[in-house]
Amino acid sequence: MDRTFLMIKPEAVAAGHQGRIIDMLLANRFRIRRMKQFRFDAGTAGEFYGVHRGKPFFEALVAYITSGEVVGMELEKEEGVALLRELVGATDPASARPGTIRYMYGTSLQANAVHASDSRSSAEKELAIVFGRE
Ligand code: FUP
Repeated sequence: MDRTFLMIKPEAVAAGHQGRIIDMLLANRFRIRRMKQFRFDAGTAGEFYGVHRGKPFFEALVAYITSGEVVGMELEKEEGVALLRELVGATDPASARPGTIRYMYGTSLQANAVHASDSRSSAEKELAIVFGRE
């Protein structure tokens, strides 16, 4: 059974898309184990996006993700890491397939509505950053 992490990003929270995104997760039989709304500070955001440190878009990404509240959740499902990435869609909403969360609610490469962990190990790392090491 996979544990994974999904985060609704600031522009999608500000636009009020949380309920529709959560409904898609539940309709696709992801179980929500933990959920919280919070705002990143710059240090924690830099840690969260640590793999992108040094890339040209890193500073803008940290500025964006700290610009408003996000909703983070721990999800559970058999093969959940891969299935969640499919449901989320391509990084750039312009390339995402119809029916995916990013196609429906993303507005740009940066403001692409949600983050989903890309592996079981990054899910564990991201869950620990957001929910604490329990
Ligand atoms: P993903 O795993 O699909 O979230 O995509 P990446 O890990 O490649 O990128 C992380 C985030 O950085 C994306 F959600 C959007 C942002 N990004 C940019 O803003 N510009 C880029 O050129 C690439 C990614």
